[in-house]
Amino acid sequence: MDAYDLITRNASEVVTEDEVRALADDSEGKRAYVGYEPSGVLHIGHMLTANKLIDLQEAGFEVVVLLADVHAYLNGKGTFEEIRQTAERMKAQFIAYGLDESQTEFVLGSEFQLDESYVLDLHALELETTLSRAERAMAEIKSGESVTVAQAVYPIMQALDIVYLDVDLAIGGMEQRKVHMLARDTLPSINEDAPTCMHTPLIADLATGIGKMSSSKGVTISMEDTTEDIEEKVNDAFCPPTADPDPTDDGEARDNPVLQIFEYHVFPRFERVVVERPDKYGGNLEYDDYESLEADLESGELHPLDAKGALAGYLDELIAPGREKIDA
Ligand code: IYR
Repeated sequence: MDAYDLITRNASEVVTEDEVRALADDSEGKRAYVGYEPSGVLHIGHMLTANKLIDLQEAGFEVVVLLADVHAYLNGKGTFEEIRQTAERMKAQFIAYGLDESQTEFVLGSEFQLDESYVLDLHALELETTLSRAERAMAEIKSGESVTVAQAVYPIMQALDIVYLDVDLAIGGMEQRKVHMLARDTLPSINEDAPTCMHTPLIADLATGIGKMSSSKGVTISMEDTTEDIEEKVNDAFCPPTADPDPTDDGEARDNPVLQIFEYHVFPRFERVVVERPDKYGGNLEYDDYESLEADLESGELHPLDAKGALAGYLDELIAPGREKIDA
């Protein structure tokens, strides 16, 4: 796989392709980052962007993980003290998950976001940003119903982080895209370049395939799950024999979350996927890439129950090292 393909594999959106190609052509010393609100326990959503950071490390990037304590506070996630403590735990879980500690810079937001120059630049950007634009940027990030003043400041700070962390590439899930577009539009007003961004897909709700999987509602998978929890959740997951299920009777779009997790979590981390089956059902199936697994599910060669059994095993393997950190 060439550098551009590795950097962009499984991305939903690259802004812009030309800018990422330029980074891929000369990745030496380039820096990429993801910011996370410390929320206690790593879940499958965090793991998806972490997979991208692992790809980027492989492509030669320096990787920065921002533990966004001030952002979590502004988004109403608890007291500063509580948030700080969960940040420490999350860092340990990221390392257990596979981010190379010697190649990853972990930064707490409060280490630089309270500096005078940052605050003055923040106010300069506030002058350039309408309240409605900030509100729109937060649509998929805010906790609670209405948008508070704190939550309107949040995306402007996220834009400024790109400057202060001196990164060449900002990564986030698709729910972060409006914040990044705000950054691209407003940073030039303080004489900074519009940042290059890349967004990872959102996985559908595990039980229904409708909407996006979320840690606050529905079923998610986290490092707190036991082997049995994972088996149960995956076994109950929505998995029709197609990657493109029909919409619901009410017209809501559906995805196949089991296939999505194979595509975005399992294949990027395992070279070969083995689906174990007794000989009387045809024996084991082996896959070197996601597409052949999808094709077998669609043709009926691979039964959804066997696919789920294999998925639970691989997810457990990915989660086990982090789970041990929690238990420790
Ligand atoms: N908005 C993110 C957290 C976050 C991300 C970045 I990139 C920042 O610079 C700051 C905060 C979230 O929703 O978790």
